[in-house]
Amino acid sequence: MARTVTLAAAQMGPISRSEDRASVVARLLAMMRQAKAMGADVVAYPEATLTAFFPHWFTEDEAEVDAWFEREMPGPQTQPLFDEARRLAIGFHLGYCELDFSAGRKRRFNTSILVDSSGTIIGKYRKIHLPGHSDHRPGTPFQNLEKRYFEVGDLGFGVWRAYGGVAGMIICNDRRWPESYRVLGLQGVDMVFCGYNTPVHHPAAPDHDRLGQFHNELSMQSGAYQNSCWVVGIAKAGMEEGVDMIAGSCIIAPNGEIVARATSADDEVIVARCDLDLGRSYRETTFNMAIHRRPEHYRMIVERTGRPDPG
Ligand code: ING
Repeated sequence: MARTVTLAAAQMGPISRSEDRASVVARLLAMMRQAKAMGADVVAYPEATLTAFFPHWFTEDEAEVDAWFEREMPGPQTQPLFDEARRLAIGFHLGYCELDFSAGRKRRFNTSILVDSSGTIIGKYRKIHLPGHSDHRPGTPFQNLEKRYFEVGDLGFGVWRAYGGVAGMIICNDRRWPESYRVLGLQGVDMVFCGYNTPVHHPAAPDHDRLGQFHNELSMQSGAYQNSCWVVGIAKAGMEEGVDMIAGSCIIAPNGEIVARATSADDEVIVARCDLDLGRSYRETTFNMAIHRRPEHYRMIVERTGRPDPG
């Protein structure tokens, strides 16, 4: 019996600093209903999808920073998403900024969750690769202060039985690092959800700008192919508070092919019917890790690589 699931990526256009959560949730609900109408079993939203991407600007005001975070999930303003998911019997992925007090102190994470079709949270991930810097750099057109506003995720890269297969999550900058997918691939992941907020312009390396969309797709296509899994990339796109962000939300098959791609830089739902067994022929041949990827080989490589130049 083929394992198929219809996945949707709900790309978000810009969210202004002044747009309140009720307005954003209304946009998310409209796309959830559209995804359902398009036959989706799961709808995936971007990274930090409830607010403007505030790491692009500096503030020392603790209350202002905390206002960008969710103290509970679901909370009163996000509960409608869970209720509608249950009513429509559709699962969803949501990226948001998490305020956590479970360790006896306030901690801030860039977080994503998987929710099943009954509206129950089944998995959580906290972003590990935090790009940018923690110090204020006023001389640039915008900043990336994720290292200032978030702690490094403490949950690792996990997988969960969900949506008829095995699902995992990474967030934005994670997609540029092969380890993110490989740790999930070693756990037999079938589908990886990855939301992102990616500026067109990279202040530290402007010569990279022209390749921004290429690097976006290259990173996720490589991750999909090299780990025989589906990858769903979901953008927060467009000109948001003076920062132009790439769009290009896409759904990528385990053979590395992009099977659906957004054509706008605004709210847009794309959908693909995904055969979760498409990766099997790759896992059993080219990427049969059990016979082609031996841990002892890595120990030897690391030992040799670690040695000084033999000269
Ligand atoms: N944003 C960007 C990303 O990794 C970035 C930061 C852009 C890093 C371009 C390197 C090059 O897509 C987030 N939020 O991680």
